[in-house]
Amino acid sequence: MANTPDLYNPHQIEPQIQKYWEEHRTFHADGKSGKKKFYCLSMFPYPSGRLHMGHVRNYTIGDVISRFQRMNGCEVMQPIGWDSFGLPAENAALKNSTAPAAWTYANIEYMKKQLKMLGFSYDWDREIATCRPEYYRWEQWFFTELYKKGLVYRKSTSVNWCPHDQTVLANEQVQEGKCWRCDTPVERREIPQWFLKITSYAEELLRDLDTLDGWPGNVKDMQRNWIGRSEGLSINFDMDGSSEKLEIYTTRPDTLMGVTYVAVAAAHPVAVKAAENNPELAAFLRECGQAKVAEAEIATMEKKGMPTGRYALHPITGKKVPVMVANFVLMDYGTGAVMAVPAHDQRDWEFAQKYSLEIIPVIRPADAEGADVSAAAFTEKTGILYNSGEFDGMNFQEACDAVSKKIESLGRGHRTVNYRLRDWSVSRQRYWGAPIPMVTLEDGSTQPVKAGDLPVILPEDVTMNGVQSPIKSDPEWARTTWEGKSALRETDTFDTFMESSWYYARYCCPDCGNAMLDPEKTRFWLPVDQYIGGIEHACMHLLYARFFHKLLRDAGMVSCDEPFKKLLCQGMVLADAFYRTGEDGSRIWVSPLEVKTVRDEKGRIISATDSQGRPVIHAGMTKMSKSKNNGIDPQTMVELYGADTVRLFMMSASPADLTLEWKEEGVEGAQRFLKKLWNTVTAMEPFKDLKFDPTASLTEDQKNLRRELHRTIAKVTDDIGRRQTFNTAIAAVRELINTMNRSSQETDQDKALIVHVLSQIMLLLYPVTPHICFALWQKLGHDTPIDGESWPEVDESALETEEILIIVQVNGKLRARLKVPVGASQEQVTALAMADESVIRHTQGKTVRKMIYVPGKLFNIVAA
Ligand code: ANZ
Repeated sequence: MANTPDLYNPHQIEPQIQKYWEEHRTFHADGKSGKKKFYCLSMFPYPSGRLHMGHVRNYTIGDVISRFQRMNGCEVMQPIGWDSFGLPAENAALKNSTAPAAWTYANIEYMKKQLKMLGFSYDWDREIATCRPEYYRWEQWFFTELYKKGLVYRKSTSVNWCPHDQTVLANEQVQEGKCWRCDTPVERREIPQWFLKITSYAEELLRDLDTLDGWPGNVKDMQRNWIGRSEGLSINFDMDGSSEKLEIYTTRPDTLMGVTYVAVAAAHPVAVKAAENNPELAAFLRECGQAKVAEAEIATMEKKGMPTGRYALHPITGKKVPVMVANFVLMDYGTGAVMAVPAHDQRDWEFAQKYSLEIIPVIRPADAEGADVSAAAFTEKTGILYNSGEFDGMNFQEACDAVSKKIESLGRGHRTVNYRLRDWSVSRQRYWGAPIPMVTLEDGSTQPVKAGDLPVILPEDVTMNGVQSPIKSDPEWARTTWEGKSALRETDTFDTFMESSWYYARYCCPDCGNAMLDPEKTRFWLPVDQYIGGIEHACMHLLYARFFHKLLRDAGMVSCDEPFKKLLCQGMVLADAFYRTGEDGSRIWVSPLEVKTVRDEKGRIISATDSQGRPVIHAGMTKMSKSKNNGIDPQTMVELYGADTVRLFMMSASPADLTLEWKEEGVEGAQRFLKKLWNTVTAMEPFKDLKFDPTASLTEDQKNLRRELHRTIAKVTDDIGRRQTFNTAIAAVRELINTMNRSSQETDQDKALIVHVLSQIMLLLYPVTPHICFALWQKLGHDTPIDGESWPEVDESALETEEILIIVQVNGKLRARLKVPVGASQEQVTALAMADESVIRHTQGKTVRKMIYVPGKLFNIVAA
């Protein structure tokens, strides 16, 4: 019987090695090693049921960084957990008639298995699920503390309401006027909400962005825009015929002399009062109030307005200007009123055109007599003031300063700072979330639940009817007492961004039973050294977490100012999408796994058919999604190719921050590479005990291979450690393998060197493909597991290119001694020789007749 050949079989080795890691708790971190700490965190998943490729990409990057840092001498903590509250559980519960809790816990169990089969080096002892009372009780407690500090308040506001999900949405959750989850058009509603005062931290959140050197610039810019700091001037306009004042906010004090009307928001008291005996205006205000518009749309929507019938007086000229109601003025920004300068603001201009209001230009281009505002406003800030009395001739900055000073000296206003950022509404009317720990007493007052009565537990054994939260439909649930008085619990739950705002800190002390956080442990582990996640979290999650971190710091629970030192935002995963046209003309999306393609020599798809041979149309590479049926299931891929192949493909196909195109050919290529590597090592196994001696005299081939090895170590170290270009690191290892394959394998020293290089390759690839490296490391004769190995070091002496001495003669006389690199070409040597000073001197005024080169020895010049 023939011997079974020793072939690469990931399905056999991967589970064994994973079991080994689990049994040995290889990746457990307790902070006691005395080594430098490294906290590597990937954004935790929502337990939707199955991992998707986006997760796998995210977590592979995190795992590569973690394993690399571990080999570089750090004690690495890489935790994982579950962002397990949220809407999808409720929707799924309705569809499958299970309770959200049961559905969630089952998903967690399943996805945990999936994570394990990918071989991620998590410290499973730190696992957190945010829907567990042990977790959310501290969030509830912290909220009551913030309430005591005055950082929480309740306010009835007009909110974005999704009629389908029956919930309030944050501004960020409204996309083009529609719900971010279900695409239902969003409405406005008045409803009492709990708010966290994030605006109190606006200045610090903005300022500290400058300290985040390890964050991508675009994410910082997005946060800056989101916070939206603007410096401007508040001005009190007197109302004509009354002692009332109307305060406006402007960022363009320089345009003050061009004000021709004042505009207020529909909800502004001046508008409301004016509507009392003006039914037409009242109807308009109602229309504005009900208009289903989200803030983002306000800039582009049609400008509408009405006069209030009242006038304001210009603060400098005293001239009467009409007070208008305008739908583009927001009540909750600035003062809810603006001074309108139609000549220099496009919105004001459109509005003035529509309602025939006066347009007075006061700023002209520097090189013109006046501004042409007949077709549009002149909005440049580079002009010169005119028609502006004492301010004539000033530029933008001079005019802003002079006008602000004048208004302040007249006692009619002051310079102010405004933020676009609003306080964070944390109330949600849904069930599957942490109950907000507040009660309402019979006198209508609200109080925080006492610490001793926490957690307020969310019942898990419920039936969903799809309309109302079970804790809202059960009147018994809310009934409670507070200091002996009967009270009703708040039935709203927290926005799930609350849970994801502090989970990274809880990982430092997941079992802490008597406090939210253990300050000693957070001091040791925080900040997170490397955070990895999607760019879609650039504003909400990352801003809320930064805010929470500062709250935790001010409560003495963490000691640094920022939670995430370095941030990497991975790109999306794309795949080919195909459809065929149904009988009714609709597109039926066909999974790429069921499509057969014919490609041209460049790999472009020429034609494609589905499993029944029907032609399908290739719609290009798009983001993997349910709607286009082009998601590739990671588990299926791991079952087909093994985890290492999937990991290797993911990390080598494109830079981590750019999109990744899922291509089966690429995956197959990665698999072939690993098979070959396996075979190469297997072939060298008989020589595993040969020891390579770098101090012995080496052949050119050996020197060359050794140089390539150390160059590669240097490159891979820099690519993974500093540049985070994992794909180029892998490419460099591939090149090294090519050099190795070309190198001589005759003598024992040759073979010993190859065995040595292969061992080093195992170390270089271990972060990306840990299982195969674990197994091959053993084959190469090492008796301790690769997990404990250090990252290879560059031997500078191997990098040095050796030099040889060349004697240069001019007409037979020695004129120079040149040091040239081994293997230098004749051209190189000629160039060096002819540039030598002594050679130049001795050939001056002569013509070079002949040059003879004896390689590696002599360079002879004949000149006459
Ligand atoms: C006069 C003016 C003249 C303005 C001009 C602009 C250009 P940022 O930079 O975003 O802070 N504004 C103020 N409060 C508003 C509100 N509640 N709703 C809608 N618009 C409001 O924008 C500040 C500018 O937006 C302010 O400066 C004001 O219009 C307007 F040539 O005042 B400006």
